[in-house]
Order: sequence, then C-alpha cells, then structure tokens
Amino acid sequence: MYPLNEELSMKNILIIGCAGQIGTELTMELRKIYGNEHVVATDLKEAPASIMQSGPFHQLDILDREGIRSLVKKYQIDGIINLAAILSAVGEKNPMLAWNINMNGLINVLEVAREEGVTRVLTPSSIAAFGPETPIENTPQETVLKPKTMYGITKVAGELLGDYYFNKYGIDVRGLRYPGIISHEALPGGGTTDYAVAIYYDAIKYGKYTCFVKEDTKLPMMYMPDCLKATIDLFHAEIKNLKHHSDFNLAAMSFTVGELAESIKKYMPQFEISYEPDYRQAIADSWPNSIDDTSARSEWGWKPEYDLDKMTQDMLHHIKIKHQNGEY
Ligand code: NAD
Ligand code: AKB
Repeated sequence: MYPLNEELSMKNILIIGCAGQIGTELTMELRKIYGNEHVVATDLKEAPASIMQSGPFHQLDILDREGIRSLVKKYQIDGIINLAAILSAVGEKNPMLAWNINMNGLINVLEVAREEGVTRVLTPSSIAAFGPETPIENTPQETVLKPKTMYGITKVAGELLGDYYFNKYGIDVRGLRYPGIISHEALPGGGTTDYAVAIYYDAIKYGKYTCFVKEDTKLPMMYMPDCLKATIDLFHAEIKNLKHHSDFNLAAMSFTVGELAESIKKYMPQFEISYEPDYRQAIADSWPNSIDDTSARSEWGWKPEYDLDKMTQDMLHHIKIKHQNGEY
C-alpha cells in the first residue's frame, strides 16, 4: 500500500497521542509497515486494545520531557510522530490548556529530538493556522497566518518552531495543515469540524442530526484513508525534494453542511437535518473554504482518492455495522 524505500524509512518510531482520532489508525498502519515492535505507542490515556495488545504501549504525558527521553533511549527511536494536542473547540473553552499541551509539549519533543539525535519528527498543523484575513477560496501555501483561536496560534507557532529546528539544528521536522478529518474508527477529540463525523453517527442511530454550525458553512475536509496516506507519504518523502517542511497545505474535498446532508440523503432518503449554531460557528467562519495544495502535490506527490459521496458510502457502511454490533 505504501511502497517504502529502505533509505527513507526510520528504524524505530515513537508515537505520542496514539489514542486519538488519527493516532488510533495511524499507529496500526505504521505497525503494518515497520513491524509491531518498531512502533512504540504512547498516550496520556489508555489506547484501544488493538494498539495495546499488538506492540509496545506506554502511558506518557507529553509534558514529561524526561519520560519522552527515556523511551527514546530505551527503544533507540529515530523518528517521532507527535499527535498529542488540544483541538480548537476544547481549546477555546480552555486556552491555557491548549497553549500548555500544544506548545510546551511540542518543545519537549523537539528538545529531546535535538539532544538525543532523533532524525525526523512529524507534527501536524491544521487549517486552523489560517484566519479571517487569509484568502478564503483556494488558500495559497504562502499567505496571511493570523488565526483567532488559541489552537490556531499554537499551530502557527508549531510550524515556525519546526522550521526553526530544521534550519538551526538540522532536525528533519515535517508537518501538514490537515483539513477536518472524517473517520469511523475513533471519535474526534473536540474540534470544530467534529460535526462532519457526528452527522453520520446520528444519521444511522436516529435518522436525523442537529448541527452546531449553519447549513452554508463550508470547510475543507478529508477522509481518514487519505489522511493516513498523506501522513505516511510525507513522513517518507525524499528530503531533497522538499522546499517546505512543517507547513504543507493539504486538501481533498470541500463542502457545506447542506451538501454533506444531501450526500447522506442519497443513501438514506429519510435523513433530516436541523441547525442550532453555537460558539463553534465563529471558529468555522474564520477558516478557509478551500485549500491550494500544489506544493504537497509537486514536492511529494500528494493526490487524494476520496470525494464526498465515496466517503459517505464508506462511512455509512462502517457505522451501520458498529450500530448493529451495539458499539454505540
Ligand atoms: P485527538 O484529540 O483525537 O487526539 C489527541 C490525543 O492526544 C488524545 O488521545 C489525547 O489523549 C492525547 N493527549 C492529550 N493530552 C496529552 C498529553 N498531555 N500527553 C500525551 N497525550 C496527550 O486529536 P487528533 O484528531 O488525533 O489530532 C492529531 C493531530 O492532528 C493534532 O496535532 C491535531 O491538531 C491535528 N489535526 C487534527 C485534525 C482532525 O480533524 N482530526 C485536523 C487538523 C489537525
Ligand atoms: C478542529 O476542528 O479543531 C480540527 C482541525 C481542523 O484542526 N479538526
């Protein structure tokens, strides 16, 4: 699935934040590629059984720099993927928590990488790095970065830090500005784009959904298989081809909530949607409608596979099985 050039791959990878929406699936994909013992999974909380039973797992607080260091030494880690973060909606409820985890956590990762000779670090950014002054359609790679959320502020600072550690210390730090990620394996962790996941769960369980942003709210989104592919492909891209490092724009599809509901209605004609916008509307309104990801395409060959209807069919299929199995 992911052709791997020996020279581009790491030997032992540490994943921090493995139990979240992305980590739950990325950890297992990387274990398929590297072998279970070579992917060390960590999170503040316990991870799903699939992760804890298939390879090394440690409970680790990203704020514990010596804890990170001791795992890096123990497992001879040469690549770190940092997924621990407080996302936009939870971050606006508790901005100091978002600052602490997202910034002090990242600095711990980068400092351990520098001091212990870790070769490569991947730490995601987000469309939250953009703000209302950013061009809203086809947002360029190089553009205004004036986010209005604490989460977005930490993402911009994280991109700058990644490039700083690359230029000053030669650590190969890489990152992508993920759009909203949609998946059916693990629930999202408190972001603004969570409605695009919740809508499928409620469609199957109740046949209806009340959305916390308005019908015409349009955001860039991506289905998890494309997110995994992008992350793994960038992690293994040849460095000589990279002009960017920590801040790749990344796109797959963009749709309004109304269009998302119409897509579900194609397969569930009885589905109903209503709208009760809350504080997350302002966050969504500050983010772009669509993203220009030309740099990702030209520097490391990025190309998405899923569009809205293809994703909807797959999401409904998997969530229906979960519901039938009594999993939610
Ligand atoms: P998530 O909230 O689902 O998972 C984050 C994980 O970090 C959780 O398992 C949590 O337990 C863990 N964590 C929190 N505090 C920690 C701490 N102190 N120490 C160790 N672990 C801790 O997030 P996600 O959606 O998997 O996001 C992963 C990364 O991708 C984040 O950097 C996020 O900003 C970025 N991102 C995600 C999306 C998306 O739509 N999911 C979009 C853009 C960017
Ligand atoms: C959020 O909504 O906070 C995340 C993101 C786009 O970064 N899903």
